[in-house]
Amino acid sequence: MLFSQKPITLAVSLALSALWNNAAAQSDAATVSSDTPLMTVVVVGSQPVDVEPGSVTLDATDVLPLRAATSDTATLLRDVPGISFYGAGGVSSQPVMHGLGDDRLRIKVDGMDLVSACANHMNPPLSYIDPTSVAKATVFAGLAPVSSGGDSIGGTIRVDSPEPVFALAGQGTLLQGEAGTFYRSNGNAVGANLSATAAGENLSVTYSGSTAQSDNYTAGGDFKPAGLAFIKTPQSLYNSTTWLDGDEVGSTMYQSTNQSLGLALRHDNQLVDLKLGYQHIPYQGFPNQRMDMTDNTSTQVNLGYTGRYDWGKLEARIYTEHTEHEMNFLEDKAFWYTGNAPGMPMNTDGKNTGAVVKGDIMLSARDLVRVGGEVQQYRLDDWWPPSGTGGMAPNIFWNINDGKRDRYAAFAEWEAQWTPQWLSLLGLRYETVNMNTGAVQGYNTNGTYAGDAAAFNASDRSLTDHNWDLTALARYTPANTQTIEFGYARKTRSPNLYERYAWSTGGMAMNMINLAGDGNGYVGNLDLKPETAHTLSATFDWHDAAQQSSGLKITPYYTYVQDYINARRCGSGDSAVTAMAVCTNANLAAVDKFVFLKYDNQDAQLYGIDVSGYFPLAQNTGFGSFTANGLLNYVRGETTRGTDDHLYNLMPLNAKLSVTQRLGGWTNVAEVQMVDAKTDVSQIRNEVETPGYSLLNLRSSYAWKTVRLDVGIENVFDRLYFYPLGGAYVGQGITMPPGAGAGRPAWGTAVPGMGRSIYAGINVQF
Ligand SMILES: [Cu+2]
Repeated sequence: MLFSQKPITLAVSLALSALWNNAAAQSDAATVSSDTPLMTVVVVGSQPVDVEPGSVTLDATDVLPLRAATSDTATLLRDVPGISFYGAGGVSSQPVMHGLGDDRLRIKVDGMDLVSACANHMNPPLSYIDPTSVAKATVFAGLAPVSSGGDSIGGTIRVDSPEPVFALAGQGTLLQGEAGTFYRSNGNAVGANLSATAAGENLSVTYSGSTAQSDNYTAGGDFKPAGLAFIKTPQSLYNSTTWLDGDEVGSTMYQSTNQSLGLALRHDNQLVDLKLGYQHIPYQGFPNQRMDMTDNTSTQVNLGYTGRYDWGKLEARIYTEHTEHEMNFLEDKAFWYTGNAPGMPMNTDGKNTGAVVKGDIMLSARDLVRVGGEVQQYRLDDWWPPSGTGGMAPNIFWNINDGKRDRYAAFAEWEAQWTPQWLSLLGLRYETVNMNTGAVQGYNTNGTYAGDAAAFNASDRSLTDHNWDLTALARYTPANTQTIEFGYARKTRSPNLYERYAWSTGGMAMNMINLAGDGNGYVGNLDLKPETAHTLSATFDWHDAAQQSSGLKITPYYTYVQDYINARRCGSGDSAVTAMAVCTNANLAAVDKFVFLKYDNQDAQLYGIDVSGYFPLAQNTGFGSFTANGLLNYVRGETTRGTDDHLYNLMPLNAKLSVTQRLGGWTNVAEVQMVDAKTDVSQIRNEVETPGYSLLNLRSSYAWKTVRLDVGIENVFDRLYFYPLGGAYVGQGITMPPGAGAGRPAWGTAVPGMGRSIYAGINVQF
């Protein structure tokens, strides 16, 4: 059977995850001996085609080799076709799928719909889980089934930590764990992780902890003059004391700690799991934001239930997450401002509580129905305490006061295996989004603050959206060497709290609202409508019958987005007063400058193609087996109906070619990454172009029975290049506007990529 009617099982499992799962009756996996050496790929259950429609799954095999190479969880998805990344802090980059990223993707971490609680989206969902805790990632591109999540238009990414393990009958208490550490030369990054499990047949307790830290990284060459991070004139007293070399990328340091305690209880076919999580990021620099993260604390309580019945499977989850986030300036950015204002504290408090119930009902051998509901209540306060005695005093600036964004959703989905060749999936989802926010105020009543606040406070801010999603797809398998999956999806996303409710047209306040990393300033728009995407996509997949040695996959796609939430320049009509306003005619016309924008609905279209493949070059030679891998991504996007601009942050044409050698316990990879110049840029945002580049990366791993070693060199030739989606470099200097001149970041520099980095990591199981 080409698609199992059984609830989802892991199709391919590394021995490590087999260890985690070895006694888990929750999995339909065949029992795998716990002394299977690391790196052995064990195929269990059905064929590898037994994956959820429209999805790509990464398991421990894919993720383990990257643990030593990155502390940035999103980048674990680097080899998934169609994915690229928005650059941000060292542990906070964001995946983009087919040109749609950030809140346009539904990202579930251990089943929780996490929300970035920050006006710069410094804490996006995947920053809440460390790469060493990731056991599995499932990526649904544009044709995501409605059961995979709502309030998103670009697809769904599910990232999960290991499933609980239990002792086998008669085995007594199971004690196991793993520990690892890594070092990366560029930035002197170090980290460690530890996890330990004690389990009986019905009760399992797991602790995991990890930590990672890094100094600023260096680029492959000078991209600015060496010198003090900034010089303040005339207040030379407040000059920087930090020296940055010409190749040092300011504000890229970070430190992060994640801990969790998991408890799981099982009885027959019922499983209850409780996870308590705690994350602390004491500092994380942002080279493409005017602020840095100076503290981020997250606490999570996540309680889940899975029950298997004769009729199918019932899953339920309730979670609550609390983020306390603080921004200010780290040492590469000026701290003291006019009036001796000591920095600019900005605080955010986000409370996110959700519940999900989902039933997979097997109506017949042919028909599987998934029905469910989701509730999410999100509360956000975003306030900026006064600083000094000048423009940032004497009151608290309330950016979002008692913001509320609640979602209520219900869905039904029908999956049918008509014949061994034909599978269909049809789903409908309805979602209500209720948003509101309280009254606001500026630091004082100067400039635009009083007028903007009064207008905002007098407005009707209680907004309700009724969103309908639909996914219809079919999978045709004419032979065991070919699959074609195609379909249509309609997906809707409501604006986030910042897009609707950021209210101040003051230049400094606007520059603090930036979800894009482009150095510009933004103001919200109470008239924003939800954006609705219509996607047509097909995936053609050719492979050998066992899906082991060779395959080629091609995915063309087209998306039309009605009311795409974009931005337009703000002009004099957008500000309550004109004195000191930055929304001016000059702003409307500005080129080669940072500008001020207002969120706005426009229609847009995106289209492109992903190509990926692998084939054997040589098998079982004296030097082992050699496999070639290739990946090519192409995406274009523009606004339509008269605005005619390129969409912001679209990855230029890019490809990756690699050769993998396997010999005994060794796996060696040589990879060339090629990226075209980014010249199709968003004019409305004065997006900075980036040149094309190619990089060579080398990776090796050796696996013993319980020990695994990873070493590698990234950017072997130490090339200087710029991240096409890394945004504008504002990583040093007097980053808080207004004004231009000495010490302030100049428009026109993109954030450079990392120069050569040599890394090594070791992981031990016990
Ligand atoms: Cu922030």
